[in-house]
Amino acid sequence: MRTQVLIIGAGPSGLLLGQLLHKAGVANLIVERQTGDYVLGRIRAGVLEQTTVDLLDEAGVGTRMHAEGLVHHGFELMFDGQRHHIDLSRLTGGKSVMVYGQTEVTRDLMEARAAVGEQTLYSASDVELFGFDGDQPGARCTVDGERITILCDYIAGCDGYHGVSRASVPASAIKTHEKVYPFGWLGVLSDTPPVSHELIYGRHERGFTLCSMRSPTRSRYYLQVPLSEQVGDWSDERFWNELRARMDPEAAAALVTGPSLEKSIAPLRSFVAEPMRFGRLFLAGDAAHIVPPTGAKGLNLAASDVRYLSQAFIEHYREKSEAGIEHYSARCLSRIWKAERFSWWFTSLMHNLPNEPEIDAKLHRAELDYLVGSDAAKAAMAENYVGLPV
Ligand code: RFL
Ligand code: PHB
Repeated sequence: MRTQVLIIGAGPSGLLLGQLLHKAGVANLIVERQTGDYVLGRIRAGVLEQTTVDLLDEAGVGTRMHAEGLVHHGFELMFDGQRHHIDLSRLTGGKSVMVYGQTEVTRDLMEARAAVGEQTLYSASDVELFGFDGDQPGARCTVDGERITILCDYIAGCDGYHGVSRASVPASAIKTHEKVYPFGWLGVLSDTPPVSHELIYGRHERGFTLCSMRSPTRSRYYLQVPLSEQVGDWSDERFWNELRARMDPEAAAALVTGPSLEKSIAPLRSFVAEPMRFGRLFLAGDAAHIVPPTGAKGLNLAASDVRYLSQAFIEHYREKSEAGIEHYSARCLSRIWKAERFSWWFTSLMHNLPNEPEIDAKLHRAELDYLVGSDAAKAAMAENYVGLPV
């Protein structure tokens, strides 16, 4: 088999890249380790920046998002039993974010890909990349028991944190930076109305809380838990009681509970791999970087990588220009490090560390107080939350 751009991974990065390349007439093939249903079963991101919304529109997959997504003009910070409104639109000159689940983005992209007849090889095992340091890159993989070879011009490694692409790069050619946080997020999805019409990020002596949503009838809640916790030890009742205990009295009284549809624990990490290009192999999305989810930046960073990468390939094929390819890594990393900084800052501000010295807790408390009392501080937070320019 032969294609122009071989994409490894059918998560949001790979599917969005495939759709943008298809629109520009660049041939592409996606190879995915899992089945399509498995990919759609992962409950992940919920908040899209305006530039991500714009890119999904450009890819021609925005119709359902605009019909069903919820435009949010602000969110709330909850601490010391009180909630404080962060008016994103007022603080950023009219910007907003879109609450629309990653599962739905992925479904829209999969359906669009099927509709235009572009090929995705699902359940592809033992993917092995070769030749990206020379002129004839490609991959071998096993599909339906048969070992196949795919030749291409370029490989886009969109295969997430645990993928094969980054792992295929010689250790001497890549530098990684990592911080693992000593806590995780226990998430619950439930068919219950959200406790508030806006997202609530809460700091509490029992731990961080996030009240999010997928629709007016479907909620997504998260609790900070120690890394040693097991999902099996969290009955729905225990989850709801703990959530209520971390809320302000008004929210606690308004909380509607119900059976969980999904419950899982995610670890939190900050991670960056540099550079993001190795000859004819390009990393994009979680394959190259991870942010802790507190700022809702992961999927949005994946989308901005894909914006730059699709532009680079399109310039190469249409205009015979290598400029986008040459600058891909530096362009991405400049935006990535700023989002890493914001996500680390917001995570540190809102979570309790085990055995945190009292002075640190007091300093965080003072920072929150300063933040909600200062328009300048709130504007800096809002500017990052809605997304820095691409
Ligand atoms: P993905 O989604 O991990 O997709 C990678 C795909 O590659 C496949 N794969 C392989 N395929 C072939 N061969 C191999 N050897 C392969 N190895 C892996 C995988 O099966 C998979 O299908 O990466 P991608 O596309 O870069 O997308 C990144 C996003 O998924 C991620 O950044 C976000 O989910 C992060 N995130 C959030 N981001 C936001 O922007 N806003 C949020 O509100 C937000 N909330 C979250 C989040 C992530 C979370 N978790 C669980 C990590 C909340 C949570 C709880
Ligand atoms: C989510 O709805 O899953 C979500 C929302 C905001 C975040 C992280 C996750 O910061």
